[in-house]
Amino acid sequence: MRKGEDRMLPGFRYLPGHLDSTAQKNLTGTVFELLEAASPYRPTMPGSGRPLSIDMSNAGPLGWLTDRHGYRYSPNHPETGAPWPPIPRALLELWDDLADFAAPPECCLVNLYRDPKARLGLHRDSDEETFEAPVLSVSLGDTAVFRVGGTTRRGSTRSLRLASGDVVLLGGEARRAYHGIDRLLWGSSRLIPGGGRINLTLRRVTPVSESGQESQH
Ligand code: MD3
Ligand code: FE
Repeated sequence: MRKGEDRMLPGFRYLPGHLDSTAQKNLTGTVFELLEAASPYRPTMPGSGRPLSIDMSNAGPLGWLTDRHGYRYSPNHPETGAPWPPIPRALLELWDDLADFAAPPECCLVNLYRDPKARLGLHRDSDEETFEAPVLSVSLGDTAVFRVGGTTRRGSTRSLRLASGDVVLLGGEARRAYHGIDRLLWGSSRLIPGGGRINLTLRRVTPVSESGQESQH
């Protein structure tokens, strides 16, 4: 078992340094191109309307949004109304290599940590209509202190550092685990102009209709 994988929920796969520095640079360039087509915006919490401390954008047929009205997936940018740009090829290839799932991801959420104090509270990813596919996460730029627990809010959590080039796969039970970003190690990487961190998550949102991975009953 790799370091960091022991005591994790089944389905948690941590692949430290999966992307080498060339792949990280290329992917960062691709993400900045994507952000030209779908400008990052500052989402707000449902109810309170309080802004998060990270900016977001998306690629793919469906993008994840949060605003005063709640959390949801939408095919369009919340400010411009434009459809999200396609998921970059390099990320689709990564999914093909690692996800062990027959259908492509429908959402690539782009989280931008551009503030030294940016964080993401403990939460579960539960707005999808299906949990059969894993979530695939790629970290770029500054290292983040990531916290992951079990499938209930109570109970123990553990902390893991996600560095640039690290990939995490959350399948099986781990797909429903509580997780969050406690803080950044600001200035730990020089990858991103202006500093900070980018996290990309690839997800399925809808069940696969015809054959594929879906059970047939
Ligand atoms: C564990 N993003 O976008 S990535 C998110 O670094 C999110 O921006 C964090 O949590 C970030 O929802 C963490 C690692 C991750 C992503 C999805 C998960 C861990 C997960 C889903 C289930 C369990
Ligand atoms: Fe999450």
